Amino acid sequence: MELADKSIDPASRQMLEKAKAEGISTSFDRVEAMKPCPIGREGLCCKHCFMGPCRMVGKNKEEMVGICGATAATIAARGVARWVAAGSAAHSDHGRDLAFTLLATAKGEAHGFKIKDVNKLLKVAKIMDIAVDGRTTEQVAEDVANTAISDWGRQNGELTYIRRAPKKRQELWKKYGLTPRGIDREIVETMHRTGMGVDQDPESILNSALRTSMTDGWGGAMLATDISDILFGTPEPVKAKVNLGVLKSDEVNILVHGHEPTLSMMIVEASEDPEILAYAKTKGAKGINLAGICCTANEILVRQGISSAGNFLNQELAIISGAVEAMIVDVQCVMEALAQTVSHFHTKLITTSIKAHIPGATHIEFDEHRAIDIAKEIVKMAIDNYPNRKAYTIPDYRNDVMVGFSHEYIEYMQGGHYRGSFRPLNDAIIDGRIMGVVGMVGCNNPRLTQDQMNINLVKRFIENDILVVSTGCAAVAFGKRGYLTPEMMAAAGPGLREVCEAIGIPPVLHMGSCVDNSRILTVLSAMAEEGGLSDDIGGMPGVGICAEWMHEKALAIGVYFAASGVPVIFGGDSIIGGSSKVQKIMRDDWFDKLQGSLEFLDTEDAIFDRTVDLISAARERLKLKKYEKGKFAVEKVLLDMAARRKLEAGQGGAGGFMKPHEGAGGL
Ligand code: NFS
Ligand code: SF4
Repeated sequence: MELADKSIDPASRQMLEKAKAEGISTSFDRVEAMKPCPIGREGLCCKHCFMGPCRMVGKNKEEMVGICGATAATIAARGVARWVAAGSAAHSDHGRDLAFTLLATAKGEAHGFKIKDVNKLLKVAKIMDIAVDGRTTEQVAEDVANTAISDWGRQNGELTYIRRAPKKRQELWKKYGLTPRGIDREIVETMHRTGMGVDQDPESILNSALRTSMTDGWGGAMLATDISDILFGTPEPVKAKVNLGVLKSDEVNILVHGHEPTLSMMIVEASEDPEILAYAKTKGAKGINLAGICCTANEILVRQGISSAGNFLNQELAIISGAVEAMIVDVQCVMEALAQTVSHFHTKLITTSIKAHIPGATHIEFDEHRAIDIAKEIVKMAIDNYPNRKAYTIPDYRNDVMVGFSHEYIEYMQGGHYRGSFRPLNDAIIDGRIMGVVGMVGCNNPRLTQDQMNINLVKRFIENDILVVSTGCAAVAFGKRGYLTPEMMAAAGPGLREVCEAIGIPPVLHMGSCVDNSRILTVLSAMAEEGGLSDDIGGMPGVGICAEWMHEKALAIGVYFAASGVPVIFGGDSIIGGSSKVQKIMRDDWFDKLQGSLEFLDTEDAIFDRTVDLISAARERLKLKKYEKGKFAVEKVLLDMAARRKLEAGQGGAGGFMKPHEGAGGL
């Protein structure tokens, strides 16, 4: 494979050349050597019992059955359901740990943690029906934590946050038996159902996948988002930089990689400690430079404006720069290969989760009760390693970004403290200024050219007045190419540009990590409540896209969006390509009953065309005027940039965008 086919990111290409010259293997090389099994790749291999593995191959593969008689459709459906269970488990277990951290914080047992966003705590308490009057913050926080924790073990009833969905959606879930009970219960049940000799009806198996996926989106992930906001602050727009060029030549470079914000937030704090900074100077470093990879990066990027060194496929490449003193990892998306990569350099790989060990790494276990002390110990270890740095190359590529568009901020930016609402967004869609909204999420996958599909698609979407909201590694890809700056509004279609100009936002909104996809559900629910479009998430002119995915978590996300009423498109080969029946259920039957669906399309053109078709059909069903580029009613004049600046100058805010605490501005 040519270098150009491996990545469109010049920083990645430079590091791949360095790796090649130095004989260091990366996932970009290994993917060429590892031919995927064509049977498994299309969902037709079953190894759920030891009579098999059974593989459906040849011309009549769809009519074949396994030794137990399982049909190709049953096998493909079981595969999907198990991936969804595993993906939901990952996000939900992440949420569970945060709930226990909140509990320890409320009880004063988590040294270094505090409740940073009391407003968010009160908001969550209200949703959970927890009394707040006359009670201390800690008492309320303890109840919020315990209510959250009870969602994992609940045996009957429904998840607490189901009540946040539009009423119509809740009724639909009830009608089809899709309302999730407890998080653990649904995941366990899907594992049971999909074992040898249990559920043998593809439709029923896939219903279980739908129900289980919601323990992620409306369960563990949504709780993870809320509790992270309570503990570390709700994101609001902040400027930062993205890509490998954020590494610094004269400072101790520490990378945090993985997913949980708990330790990384403490590392942010430890690295700013004057004593620790002074210690770094004794080792000849000018300072401590913290940056992130993957979703840990997103967590501290959207809250603290800490730079991101890149997305999933940048993890090995960052180390190959030779300029990283320590990479600190916790859970998920951490390549085992890192232990091999660091062996070529002075970099220390430090594992921190009780759940994730890598042979060859140094293990320093995180314990929320002593979090800040552990964080300081780790930062010191990195500092001690600074004098060991040898030859290094830092790619000179870094881009400005404006990130941190929480649903709270999106509401606020449309009217300020007193008039915050989703009216302007809904109106812009109704008027045809904005054709629709697309959520672009998900990973990198070395089987596809890094960032290419995401970048090509986002370019076309914004040109055609489609507002893009984004999370995860896709969002970082957009950051690397400048799509997360307000200046990029110049590349947007005339309607979207007008909306971006009026508010001073980029045409692509970075909403956070992958668990923060739950924020998109909240935005969609608010849009439904606002009125004028659909009164449900289903039927909205919106599409979810996961173009370069690789993780089973991505699949869980795709399925919960489908369950919530959003048509979803995944890029690359279809994981159910071997069963036309399962494809039909997930694409057509799900759409008929839920107005949400999941399908796989392998080219950029196919994804783009299908997205526009889905949005146009939704607009038509809502009886909205047909979208025509540049043709919308002009009588409703939004503020232009000049008027906006004047307003901001009058308020004393000079940041180019408002913060909720900077007085009551608004459109
Ligand atoms: Ni999401 Fe975030 Fe990235 Fe994919 Fe991995 S980091 S949780 S799974 S690779 S987007
Ligand atoms: Fe084969 Fe059935 Fe066993 Fe799967 S469960 S491996 S199809 S015998």
